[in-house]
Amino acid sequence: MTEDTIFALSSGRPPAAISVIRVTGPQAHEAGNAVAGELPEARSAAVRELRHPATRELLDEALVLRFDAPASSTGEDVVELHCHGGRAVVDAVIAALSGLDGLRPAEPGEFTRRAFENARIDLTEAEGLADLIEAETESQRKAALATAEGGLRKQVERWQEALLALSARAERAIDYVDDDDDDHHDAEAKLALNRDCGALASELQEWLARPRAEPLKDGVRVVVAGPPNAGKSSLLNAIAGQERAIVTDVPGTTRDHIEVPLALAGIPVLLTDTAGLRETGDAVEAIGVSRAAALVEAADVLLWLGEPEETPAHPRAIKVHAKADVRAPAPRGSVAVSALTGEGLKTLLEEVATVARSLLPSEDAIALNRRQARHIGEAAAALAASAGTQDLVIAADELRQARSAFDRLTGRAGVKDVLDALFSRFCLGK
Ligand SMILES: Nc1nc2c(ncn2[C@@H]2O[C@H](COP(=O)(O)OP(=O)(O)OP(=O)(O)O)[C@@H](O)[C@H]2O)c(=O)[nH]1
Ligand SMILES: [Mg+2]
Repeated sequence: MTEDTIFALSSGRPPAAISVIRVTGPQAHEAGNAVAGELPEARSAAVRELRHPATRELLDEALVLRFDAPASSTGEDVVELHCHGGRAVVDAVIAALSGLDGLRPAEPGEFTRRAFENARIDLTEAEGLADLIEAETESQRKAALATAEGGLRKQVERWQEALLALSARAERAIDYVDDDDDDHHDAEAKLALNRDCGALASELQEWLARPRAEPLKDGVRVVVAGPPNAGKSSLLNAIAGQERAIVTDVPGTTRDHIEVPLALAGIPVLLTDTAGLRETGDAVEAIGVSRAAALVEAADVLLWLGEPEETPAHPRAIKVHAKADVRAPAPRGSVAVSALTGEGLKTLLEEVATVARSLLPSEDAIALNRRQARHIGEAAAALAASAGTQDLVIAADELRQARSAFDRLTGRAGVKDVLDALFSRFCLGK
């Protein structure tokens, strides 16, 4: 398979002080030669005049870097042209590269995709990179960096090694059964194998129980729910500090849910107001009510404004006694809050922040995203199955399943759609 040589502007949109144009692929050095003349040594930089390959017209003076395969970010030959960041400069250099045979503009994420395809990075690192580029807060940056730097890849490599050893033992035990009838040794080997599979399964389970990446990335989903007219929208407005949701004394005012991203004590939160939960003949309201029910289910933290004894089953429900300024004292276990006077708001927000914080990964910890957790879960289930069987052939087969789950995790198998979705998240030139 011959790869095209591709190029793109890898820095931000001109005009800028400097623009970086990257070229990667088998003809990258040749292309660099054609516009910049003799290239510097690998992994060093030199100032060169950039000229149009055909007309020899001077385009710019640039800092030129050269990398040789496989020691480059893509694993291929790479040339970087750091030119002046004017729009016309960039256009002229790009046009000069476009005119060269065998070169074409890169697609978004194509540089990173090549790094993945040339095994410079695995899928978890590519995901970390995408998160790193999208990171907007300090804690998002730290978490993304830990994964992008291979924190999860290294952990997975250790698991894969352990798994391979278990597989080898299972296969050996199968052979052993075939040509020996020492029942005692046979039973002992089986027991030891069961035990070690179980231990690895528990280790994976422990990772699955840790805080995940999504609350950090998308915000902890805090959902305000309860019956109509309970004061949900008023509470959302009071917390947000602005009139985001319509408030009236008509029950059934809120139909579509309203989301307000906030930072509570530095914790990213997505605060969501929902339609009041009730049976309704109104078709539009009914859709809102069924959405509200789904949002309650998906909530990381639930603020329940209904009767305490009607609180939906939820692992992190906070009971709120709303309109405390006009209603009898709050029942035990409920937080009394008035959106009107602001009473109790601070206490409520502190409680929300405490619960939300427990859902966030600790600093620098590797946090699994949904996809990664799914495959680790598959591996854990297969390991648990092989820990629980007396049949060595089944155990060996489960271990194979666990191995292929890890291959999906690292992107070595069966993930074309995942790759397409991931690399399309990257911007052009990355
Ligand atoms: N006194 C007092 N009135 C409040 C308070 N919060 C809300 N209200 C009033 O209660 C009524 C309903 O408030 P909303 O915030 O619209 O209630 P909701 O739960 O969003 O209602 P739906 O969207 O219809 O489900 C309005 O008339 C509000 O002014 C409060 O803390 N104190
Ligand atoms: Mg409302």
